[in-house]
Amino acid sequence: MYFHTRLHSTLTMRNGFIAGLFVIGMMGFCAQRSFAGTFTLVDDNSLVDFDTDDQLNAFNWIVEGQDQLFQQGFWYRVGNVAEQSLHTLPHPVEGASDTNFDGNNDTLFVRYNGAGFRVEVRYVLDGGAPGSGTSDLAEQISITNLGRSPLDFHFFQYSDFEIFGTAGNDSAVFNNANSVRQFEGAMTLTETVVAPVPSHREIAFFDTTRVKLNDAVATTLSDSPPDSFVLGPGDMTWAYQWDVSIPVGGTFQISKDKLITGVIPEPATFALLAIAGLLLGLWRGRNHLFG
Ligand SMILES: [Ca+2]
Ligand SMILES: [Ca+2]
Ligand SMILES: [Ca+2]
Ligand SMILES: [Ca+2]
Repeated sequence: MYFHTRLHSTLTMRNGFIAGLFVIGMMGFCAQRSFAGTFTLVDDNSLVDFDTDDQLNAFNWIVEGQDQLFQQGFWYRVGNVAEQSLHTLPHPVEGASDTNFDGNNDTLFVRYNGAGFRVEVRYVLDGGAPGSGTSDLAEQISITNLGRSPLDFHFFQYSDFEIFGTAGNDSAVFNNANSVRQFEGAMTLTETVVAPVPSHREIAFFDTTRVKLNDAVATTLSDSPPDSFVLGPGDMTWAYQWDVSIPVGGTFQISKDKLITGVIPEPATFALLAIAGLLLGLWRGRNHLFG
């Protein structure tokens, strides 16, 4: 499952199929996949796939028919023990919903039950208009202490984007304490932590950071590189860490926003869009004639 290249070839093969799904979705009668732990959000020019039973978590973010994401997942630890992927906690309450009633699920909610605490994550996909090349994914994370003493909690976000649909040729930079940017050419992903500023962070070449998160030792991210230092080009990844003491009954909240800009629509997507437009035009024409 974690073999980078192997999964990539699978994803590439799926792109055509997904572009088709996306067009059908836009026509308003998309049947969305949803089997155990697997969820798909669709909105305008965008589609995001999740597997909440795997540390990959979010593993596709397709904008204008092109996949920009390999993995975005979360890890946690309580105290000074090895961190674990969040998916290892039971999460019986999870589900996708269509909050703008356009026929496509755009919001995913997952609740993880820990020993004396609870983590809730909500993702909201806001795709741009087809051809705009932009897409937005907002995330809200709430960690609640359900125990009887303060909770020494450490939360990690790990992101491995593949800008331009390729693992290589990316560069990444911390703009400031709460903003990171990964880019290839004019195509850019920016994540802004609306609140609060992370305790630690790092940008690294794959798979340095993920090895640390899975190595069975308590990790503190390296706080490198410094602001404005561009690392790359290569297969870039980045991560944030929040260290917090949550009072009894208290909730720690993290709000983040990811924005992708500059995606050039793939020719195959354009062709499918043109066909969809033609069909819609014909259908409208018929309704007009006979209506
Ligand atoms: Ca919707
Ligand atoms: Ca790339
Ligand atoms: Ca570790
Ligand atoms: Ca990458």
